[in-house]
Amino acid sequence: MNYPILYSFIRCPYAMRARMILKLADIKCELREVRLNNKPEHMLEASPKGTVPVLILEDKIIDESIDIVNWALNITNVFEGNIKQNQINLTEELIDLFDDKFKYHLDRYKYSNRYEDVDVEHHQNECLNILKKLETIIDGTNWFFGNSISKLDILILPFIRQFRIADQEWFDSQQNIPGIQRVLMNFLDSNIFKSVMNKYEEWCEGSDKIYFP
Ligand SMILES: N[C@@H](CCC(=O)N[C@@H](CS)C(=O)NCC(=O)O)C(=O)O
Repeated sequence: MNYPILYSFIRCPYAMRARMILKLADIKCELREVRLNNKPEHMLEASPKGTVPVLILEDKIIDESIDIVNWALNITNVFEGNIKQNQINLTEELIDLFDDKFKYHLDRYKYSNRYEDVDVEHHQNECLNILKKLETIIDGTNWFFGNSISKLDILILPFIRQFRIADQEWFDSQQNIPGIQRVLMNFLDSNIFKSVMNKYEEWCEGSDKIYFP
């Protein structure tokens, strides 16, 4: 049997989304770990835009992380019943906010050397302001919408993790986002996060196959 192929990069937050949903939905694939400065030709042929994750199925190629998550949820809705109806729209709004605004400011804060004339503190603050807004929806629980993991958690926590890593001491000392800090720590400590962070050798043509999950 030919399994789907997932091109992935361990530290990429978008690829983490894909690995988490494949793990949660128990969809087995062949995992090919890539280096972003040495992308395999086969991956670029399948998806010329050259970003990970890329999921190659028998009948189609999915090269956007959100589309991979939605494709897997269509097969098995592993989050069914974990959120209320009114949280569905909120989830989609927050995902857009993170993929658009939060990511924009995160890049300029974390990778300021890649941009000209950036005000690092401004971008740090803009991210923090988004997190303060998000803080208001958390209700003393371990995940954003209660004590069960939901789509929002797997889609945005990899980015909040990156924000923390940029200056861990500063992030941990913030007094006004205790819910975010708790949810993030719960995520970092969770089996699902740990299970998608195994290190693999870089894949190249002829490598032994690695199956995931
Ligand atoms: N919108 C894409 C974004 C994926 C993305 O930008 N991935 C980064 C790594 S985190 C990448 O592959 N960048 C290409 C490069 O750096 O060459 C998705 O959601 O899948």
